[in-house]
Amino acid sequence: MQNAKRIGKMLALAMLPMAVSAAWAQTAAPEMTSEEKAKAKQIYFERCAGCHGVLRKGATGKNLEPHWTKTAADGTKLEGGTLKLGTERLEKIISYGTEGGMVNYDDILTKEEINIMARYIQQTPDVPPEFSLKDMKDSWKLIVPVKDRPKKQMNNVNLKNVFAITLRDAGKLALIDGDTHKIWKVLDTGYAVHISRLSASGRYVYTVGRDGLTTIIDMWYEEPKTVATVRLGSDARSVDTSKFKGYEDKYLIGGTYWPPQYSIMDGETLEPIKIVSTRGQTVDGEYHPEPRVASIVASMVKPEWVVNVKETGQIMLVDYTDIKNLKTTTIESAKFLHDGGWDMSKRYFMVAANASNKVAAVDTKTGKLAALVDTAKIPHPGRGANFMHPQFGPVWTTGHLGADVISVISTASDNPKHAKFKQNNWKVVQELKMPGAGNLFVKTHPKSTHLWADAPMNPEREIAESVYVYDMKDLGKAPQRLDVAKDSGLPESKAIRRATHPEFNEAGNEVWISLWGGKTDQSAIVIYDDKTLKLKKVITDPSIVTPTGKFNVFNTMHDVY
Ligand code: DHE
Repeated sequence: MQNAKRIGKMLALAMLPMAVSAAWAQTAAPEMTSEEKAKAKQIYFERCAGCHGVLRKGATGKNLEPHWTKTAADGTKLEGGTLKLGTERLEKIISYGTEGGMVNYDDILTKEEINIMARYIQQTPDVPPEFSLKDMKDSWKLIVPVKDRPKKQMNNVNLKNVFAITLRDAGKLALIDGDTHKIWKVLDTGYAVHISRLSASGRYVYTVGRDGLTTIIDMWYEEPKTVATVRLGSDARSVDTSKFKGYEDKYLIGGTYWPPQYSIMDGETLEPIKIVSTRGQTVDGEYHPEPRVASIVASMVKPEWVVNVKETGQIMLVDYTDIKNLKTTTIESAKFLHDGGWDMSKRYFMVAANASNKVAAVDTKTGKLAALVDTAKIPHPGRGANFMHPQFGPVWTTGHLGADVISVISTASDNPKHAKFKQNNWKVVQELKMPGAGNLFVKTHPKSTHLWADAPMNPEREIAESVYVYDMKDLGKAPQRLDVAKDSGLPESKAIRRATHPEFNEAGNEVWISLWGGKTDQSAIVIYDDKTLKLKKVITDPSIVTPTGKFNVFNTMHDVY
């Protein structure tokens, strides 16, 4: 009898998803005009696809396929009793965000746009076209062949202290002279450049836009100039050169979200050479049609790139010594891989598996996973920050989008002097308290005694517009809050101006913060003296539109953070 009851219950549970799916399948998605669909498609690409995926299968953000988003005709509840979403509920979520980390869009999108988006995500997702090597070759523009470029530096700028700054919504990149604090040049790039990386020579800046447009900018001209462009696909985030001795800048690799693949190009001309798909099995043994390429870095210990595949949780070490007969080592870690940086020794790459609340440490010398470190909710390191902890020796730190702490992780070292710290390696040895969740980036510098952290995704204005500075000599002390919006001297604005992405100058005595306002607000770069924590300079100009990531040439070339 007991058994019969149990089997009955199991059958009822097994039947439930069928009943649910039958009900949602019968329900038509809300109607949309073709203009509304086109608008929603663009907004989805610009604002939503990064977290929820092009196919809406979910990653950092929730699954947004119609079986979740559409209201069932009969009001059926999903497993667990949650009501299906439907337009009204979706409008609320989009407007005000969720405790799960979804930000509010009521100050970014209009009411009408929010309504369009709520209806759009109840439609069956469109599958964008693939992008082949031929498509890539057709998109390639060699603006200046290598032989026609300058033979020596034609300007007097200290290139090592130039900052490449993303002007997100303007689809531009600002190059600012770090010595004089003057805007040197603003160049057109792809839409919302995600990162800039430097050539091993320090001469070229590579950028990759969200729209997949990759550019190579030559800083040896009197004024920086784009010398080649190529499209990697329709949605991209990462790029890096080959940096191992003998291969410096020979190749460039770019990773795409759509199609899910990585591309290898010539490092000086961007001529496309090869595309490799990342579709395949997740670490849980399921096939995934959209395993997007998240962070990519070039190893210094081997002629390899570390390619982190988000949805599968697989880390690929791609050996570039023979592109025709490409060898890759695939390392299982955890989902969903996102951003990361090197440890102090530059042997271990630390990458956030943000949905698993873990950081994976990859040993690039042995080609194996060194550890999966449990952390607080949704680690988001940027590249993280390395320093010598007074008690625990070499550590690497990450902030969290979903928790109000910074995790300090002990990292392994070959230095015999650090043997005493070994027992704590790959453990969180300390959590530094933040005033709230919503951190994106942490940063320090070998010459600094400060650890800087932002919190741009915190819903409280006071927190999102500030940065927090810890004294690394006394980490038990609360951090000092610097009100970046106030210090900028700009008039108050309706929308929150998020203070984000601390970046040091080459000397390690200044910290640059982006004050990221709305597209029509005046934004600024606010510079602090790292020793005194006093305001040093505000760079503001009509061309400084939505500044976000900043990459100091020297620190990016040498992975100083
Ligand atoms: Fe980023 C790094 C993806 C939203 C600013 N971001 C990265 C990397 C990835 C990534 C994969 C690592 C690249 C590498 O090292 O090769 N980012 C994503 C997303 O998928 C997400 C969540 C949503 C999206 O649609 O893109 C996202 N990122 C943002 C932003 O909204 C930020 C704050 C502002 C902006 O410019 O878009 C932003 N991401 C950055 C920055 C870095 C970055 C500044 C580089 C950090 C560093 O110091 O290296």
